[in-house]
Order: sequence, then structure tokens, then C-alpha cells
Amino acid sequence: MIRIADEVRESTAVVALETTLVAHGFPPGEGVEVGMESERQVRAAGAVPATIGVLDGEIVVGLTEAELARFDASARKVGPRDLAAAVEQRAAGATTVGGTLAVARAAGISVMATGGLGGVHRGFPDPPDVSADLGQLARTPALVVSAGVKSLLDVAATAELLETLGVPVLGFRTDTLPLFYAAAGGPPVSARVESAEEAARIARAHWRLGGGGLLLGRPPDEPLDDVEPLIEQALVEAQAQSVSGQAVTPFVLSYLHRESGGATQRANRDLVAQNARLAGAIASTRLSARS
Ligand code: PSU
Ligand code: MN
Repeated sequence: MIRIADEVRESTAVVALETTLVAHGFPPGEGVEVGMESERQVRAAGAVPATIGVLDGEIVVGLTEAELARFDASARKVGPRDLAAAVEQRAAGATTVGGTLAVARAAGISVMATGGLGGVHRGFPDPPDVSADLGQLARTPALVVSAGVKSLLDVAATAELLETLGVPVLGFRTDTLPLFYAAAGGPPVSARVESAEEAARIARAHWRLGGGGLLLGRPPDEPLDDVEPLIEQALVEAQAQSVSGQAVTPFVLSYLHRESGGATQRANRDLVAQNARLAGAIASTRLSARS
């Protein structure tokens, strides 16, 4: 059911990458470019990328370039609950952070990179929309590098829930959790780290204590500071169009990409690549939940 590419199987420094952001996070065509750039960044840091998705009845760990090109907007968004059905129904399945972590756990991979973690959506509890990224992160011994939590969410509630779940929230050379597009203004992290090695040491210690996942927030190099008004517009528009559930995040991201004249799209693309690079450096310390 799980096919692991030879290169991934043979390496001790692997970074898992997701496919939801490839299929649903960018306009048609650009997502695949972002995915390929993430892979290049992981390699440049001395590690092996394992982009994960469901194709033709298999969960693939380490998609080829031709396989990655199949992840367009027609692919199902696949969280942890959706993996089995996507396999059995032979659907093309783009894994979220949560879906990717579920596979990484099965494949023994302990580092992943994304853009922004999912979390508690605004307006809780009406309805109580909480990304499955959180529960899966709590139970998977893996370190996820992201630009914090996507700011279209209720970031404060998400930070509280991460604490409740016992997930360490590390800040890469920052004392506060980055807000995806913006670098500053987020809630405090549980510990600040100064290097890839320090993050890896804390992750190893956490796993020796029987802990699960950790989040490492890396502030974007070129932050965008004034996105909040557009986010509020996007959420009003989503509600007006009755967009709900899994469709909310892709709807809001594409609204922002359009209404910002491409500024959020460039910022998102760049921060994904920066996170992949850092994840590669962390994996290169031979960070493994098994060691
Ligand atoms: N980071 C990005 N773009 C994205 C995502 C992360 O820069 O599209 C995706 C991830 O796959 C994450 C998902 O798991 O958004 C969260 O969606 P939801 O809130 O519906 O769980
Ligand atoms: Mn949801």
C-alpha cells in the first residue's frame, strides 16, 4: 500500500513534503513549481526530499517529477481520515500536513516542511473547524518546519490547543510564533532555538521522553505585514458563498493571491522554499525518531 522510492529508503536524512499545497495552495501550474523548488531546497541542504501523495491505489513516498505533475486542483484533499478511502478508491490524493505526517510516521520519516500549519479556524465553535493537522502532529514523532500557523486561522486559539496537546512550539531565532505572511505579532513560542542543530537536539530529547510532534516556526525572510484586512474580506466572502470544511483554506488562499495582486502568492512560495531548506538542514543532522 505504501511505495517508498529507493533514494528515500536508502537515506538517513529525509524530509517529507506535502501535496495539498501543490494541488490547492497555488494557481494551476504554480503549485507544481513550488513543490519542485521545495525538493531542490531540501537537496541543497544535503537531504533527500520525499514528496508524499496518493496515486493509482498507492501511497507514494518520494513522487517522481512526472507523478508530482499530476497534482492539480482535481486531486482530493487528503487528511488523515481520507488516506484509506483515497487508496481504495484509486483517487489522486493530495496530502495535507496531517495526512503527510500520518504517512511519515508509517515510513519512519521524522522531519517535514510546509508553508503554514493548519489549526483552529476563526468563528469556533460555529462550526468547530479544527484542522486535523493538530491531532496528527500531536501523535506523530516528527518535527514540522513552517512559517507558524496560517494567519487566516484563530492563531491564539491554535497556540493554546498546541499547548494542550503537549506539542512544543519552537521559534527559529524568534521569541514569537510567525504569522505565516507576517513575521511578528504572534503568540510566544515555548522555546527559542538558534540553529538547526539545536532544534534537532530538542526534538531528539522530546522523543526520548516519549513525546510526539514538534512545530518549528521560521519567520519568512520577506514578510508581508498588512494582510489582515484582506483576510477578513476573504472570510466574509467565503461565508457569503457558503464555502465550508476542507474548501475554506484553499478558497481564502486563492482570494488573497488574487486580491493582493500576487503579493501573498510570492510570499507564500518563498516561505515554503525557505522552510524546506531549513528542514533539509535539520534532517541532515540525521535526526530520526529511531536514533
Ligand atoms: N501551507 C501553505 N499552503 C497550504 C497549506 C499549508 O502554504 O495550502 C495546507 C496544508 O496542507 C495544511 C492545510 O495541512 O493547508 C490546512 O488545511 P485545513 O485547515 O483545511 O486542515
Ligand atoms: Mn477543517
